[in-house]
Amino acid sequence: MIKTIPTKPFPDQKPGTSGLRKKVPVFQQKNYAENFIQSIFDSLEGHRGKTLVIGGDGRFHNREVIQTAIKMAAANGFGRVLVGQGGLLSTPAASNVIRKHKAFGGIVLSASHNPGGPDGDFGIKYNISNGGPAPEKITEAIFANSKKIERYLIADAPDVALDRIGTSEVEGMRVQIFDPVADYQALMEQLFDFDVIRDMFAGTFRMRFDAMHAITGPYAKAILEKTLGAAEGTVVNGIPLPDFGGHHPDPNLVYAKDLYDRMMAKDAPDFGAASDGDGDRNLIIGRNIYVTPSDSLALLAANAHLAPGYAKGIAGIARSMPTSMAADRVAEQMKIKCYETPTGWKFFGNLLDAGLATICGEESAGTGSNHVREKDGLWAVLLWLNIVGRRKESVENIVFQHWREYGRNFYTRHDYEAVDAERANGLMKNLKDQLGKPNLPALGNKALKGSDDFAYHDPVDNSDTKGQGIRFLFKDGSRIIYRLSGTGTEGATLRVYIERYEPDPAKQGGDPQTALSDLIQIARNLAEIEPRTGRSAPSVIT
Ligand code: VG1
Ligand code: CO
Repeated sequence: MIKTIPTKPFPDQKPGTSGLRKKVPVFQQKNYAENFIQSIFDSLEGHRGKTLVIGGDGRFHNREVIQTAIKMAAANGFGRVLVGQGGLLSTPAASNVIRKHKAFGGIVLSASHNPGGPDGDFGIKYNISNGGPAPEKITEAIFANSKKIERYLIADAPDVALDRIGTSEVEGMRVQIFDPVADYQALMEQLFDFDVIRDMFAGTFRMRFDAMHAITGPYAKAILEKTLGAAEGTVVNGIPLPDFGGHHPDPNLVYAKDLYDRMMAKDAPDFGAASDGDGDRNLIIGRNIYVTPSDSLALLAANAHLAPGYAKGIAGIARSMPTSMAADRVAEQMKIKCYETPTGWKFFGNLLDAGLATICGEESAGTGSNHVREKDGLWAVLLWLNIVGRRKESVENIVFQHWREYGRNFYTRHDYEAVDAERANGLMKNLKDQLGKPNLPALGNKALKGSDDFAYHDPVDNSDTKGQGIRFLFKDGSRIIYRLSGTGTEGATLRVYIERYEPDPAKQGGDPQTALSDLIQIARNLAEIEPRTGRSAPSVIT
């Protein structure tokens, strides 16, 4: 039986950079998830009888919302749902399943790198038929629906057995529970030279992959250990837990410090990597060297031809605006275009669909390609392994060599988390007031080339997106960028992105915090960070 349940709107269901993210207790409110899911369905046309993919990163509350989504999909006329076994599906794997099985779309339950557990975060996002995050036109329609919703539709049916692979039915809709790893692994085998990587592991090459008790554990174990022959124990924290073992599943130098310390130790493995809550981010650390995500993007683009999937070359590169300009230099040398988009993977979809870009990346540890329409943590790790295996060089050498050839973009991001929202907005407003002014005392003798609030014109669908970050661009190519996070669930998070280009190989060594110290100080003064937020130091530095 299909039930129509009356409901009232919640005012706060505006999707952010990557779907709707809130604290678990917010999602546990009566009708909260139902309202949002119905608002998604109400924004669709032509989905009757079609396939919907459903899966999540396994965090606390995942199974409950999976059941709800299945029953609501049935009530809203979908013909079939594909659900990852146990309700699990990494974000890139979900993207792949949507594409491979020609689904109408997908619902991915994830709050990505945010902490989980009963007091942690939860999230829901909708992906369209190309496998990518819904573009702004759709997220805006979802938000508009959420503000006027009066009812939702749900099948009055028993829960589906999520752990058993097989097919069942809910109100005439087919429910297929499938192995979340198989399709994804098959795709990776097509893209990369598994023999080259296997040979490496058969020799002395050692690796440590920290799955952070999040979704990539089962994927990494199946691919790295079982298929590629990496030693058992290569994958650590490999079992997905609803609270990620109490950790913050964000693969950066703060939350993956254990991995970092091991990679800097005397007996470090050759290669270290980690992924986030939903498996779309990657952290790459070689023995003795942390590879910034921006450098990683540039390096992967420059070396992608060493992997079979990209042997014919790449059509273009795309990076989010705050991501360092290292990739631009690679594109220039390859005589291909480098697109600059707002933050968030949803802006890459059109470029990938149109064949304008092949490899995309963000400074926030996200890299991916046209193989799916999401960033992909394990993909980046496997491409790195493929490159290391072909070049037969250490990660450190590969990075140093890259800097010598292209120059080094010293880069850092300073995050001020959980700042009072009003104060953060005031800070941004004050920065906007500085835009266009040629003489700003806080800049000292740094010559300004220009400043603006980044706006993006999508060359494919001609849509315009404004207000994507305050940029101060200097004559020497340095940049300071400020924006507020669109994924946090507590107050506001101010992100400050700082970059300087260094062409001289003799000056390319050293710690970015030191190399960028002047700019870091300017960035703090210019935005009046301490007086306005009360913070004397960032909460996270990456
Ligand atoms: C952050 C990152 C952004 C990324 C987004 C989703 O957004 O900066 O680059 O695309 O998270 O990543 P924001 O608005 O907080 O800066 V994930 O791994 O949460 O899906
Ligand atoms: Co993520």
